Amino acid sequence: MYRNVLTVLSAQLQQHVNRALKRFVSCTAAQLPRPLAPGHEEASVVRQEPYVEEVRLVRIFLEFKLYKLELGPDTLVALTAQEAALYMKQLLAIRRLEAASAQLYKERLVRGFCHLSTGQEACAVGLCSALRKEDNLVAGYRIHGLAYLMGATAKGVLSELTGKASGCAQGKGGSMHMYAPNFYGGNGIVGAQVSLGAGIALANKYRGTGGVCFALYGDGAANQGQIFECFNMAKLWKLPIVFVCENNNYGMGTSAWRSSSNTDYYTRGDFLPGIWVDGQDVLAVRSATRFAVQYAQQRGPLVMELCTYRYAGHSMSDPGTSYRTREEVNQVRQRQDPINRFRKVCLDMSLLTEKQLRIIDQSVREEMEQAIQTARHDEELPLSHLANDVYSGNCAELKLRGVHGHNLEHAHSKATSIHN
Ligand SMILES: Cc1ncc(C[n+]2csc(CCOP(=O)(O)OP(=O)(O)O)c2C)c(N)n1
Ligand SMILES: [Mg+2]
Repeated sequence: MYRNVLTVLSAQLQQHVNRALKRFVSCTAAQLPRPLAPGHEEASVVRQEPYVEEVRLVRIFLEFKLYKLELGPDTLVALTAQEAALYMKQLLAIRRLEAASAQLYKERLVRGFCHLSTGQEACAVGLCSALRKEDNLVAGYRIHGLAYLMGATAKGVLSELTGKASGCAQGKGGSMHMYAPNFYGGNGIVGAQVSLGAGIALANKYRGTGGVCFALYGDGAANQGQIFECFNMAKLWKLPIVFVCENNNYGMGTSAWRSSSNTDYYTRGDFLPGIWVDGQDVLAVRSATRFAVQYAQQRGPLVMELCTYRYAGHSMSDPGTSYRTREEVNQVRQRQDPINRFRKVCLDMSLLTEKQLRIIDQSVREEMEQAIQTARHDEELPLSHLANDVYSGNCAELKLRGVHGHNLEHAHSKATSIHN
């Protein structure tokens, strides 16, 4: 199936670029649909180089596919130079963050699991760029980039991997258990995070926050029973939730078409409406997410499939070549790489110059280099802090339960690490 997608994508890419260039339009800032997400207000890295002031309208290259929906997301979207610089920085940061994670793992400084999202960067950036401050996110185990976008720093992510005190969970969580404001972390049990997401959406509704919860899962998780239970309850209770299937075409050691009877994951909600999105296109993901926020808030649950690809194996012990060919991976890298595609849009639309792109890249390199040094050399949390922070808030009970042979009280470490 992916091969079909690949053929369609590459055949249409050139046409799209030509079409986009013809449609190259300038408009005023007033036409911008919304401000940038909190914390993402500016990409200071390119301030040395003034931006062009106009806003460009960009046509989404691959059409959205709709299921039980009459209207879908916008296919003509506005993009400013500031946004372009920010997304470029974020895409590159995730790519380099994952390269650094792999490097630290090879040096045996990362113990336990490590799942890289290289190739899937546009999903994370497009999604997080459209979240509002009241929205939340919960995901599976491939979360380094998501944690970074939701507020953890590169240092916080890499130090978490190496188990250091400056990690975003003080080194106690590791690759799958990173958290940030409104980010409820990862989960090692495939599909389990979807149930948590339904609970978060229920809390949003109960408290009247107006927030929408995005619950991410993979194609390999999509047949898990509890996901269908959540679809059902979410529909009955009209929960503000978006079920996001990140379909990277492979699970653990097998392909989507070998493990799923129906690989159109956006239709798998049966009674829930769905949207298929080109997950290699950051602007398509942003547009679909904006639509989904509005839809879920007003009308309830929705399924969103992001069609993407991961370059690395499932985890560090999987070379990723026993269930697909190297040629296939290389082809996607060459033709569908999300960073190259967005870079081309920025250049073709004259939103960023080559020089600005180089400055962004350099600043990301420096940010990662510093983070790598901290992750290598920082201290581990002292043993006395190991049992701290079992609950984030006050706990009605004084003592920790289930710690046999120890008499431990609930205690908090100084809460410094989340923004590390
Ligand atoms: C309930 C459960 N069953 C099996 C596993 C083992 N397992 C780990 S990852 C995985 C495949 C997940 O594939 P997918 O959801 O597509 O995510 P991807 O690795 O592609 O990001 C499986 C079966 C698990 N972690 N939890
Ligand atoms: Mg998968």
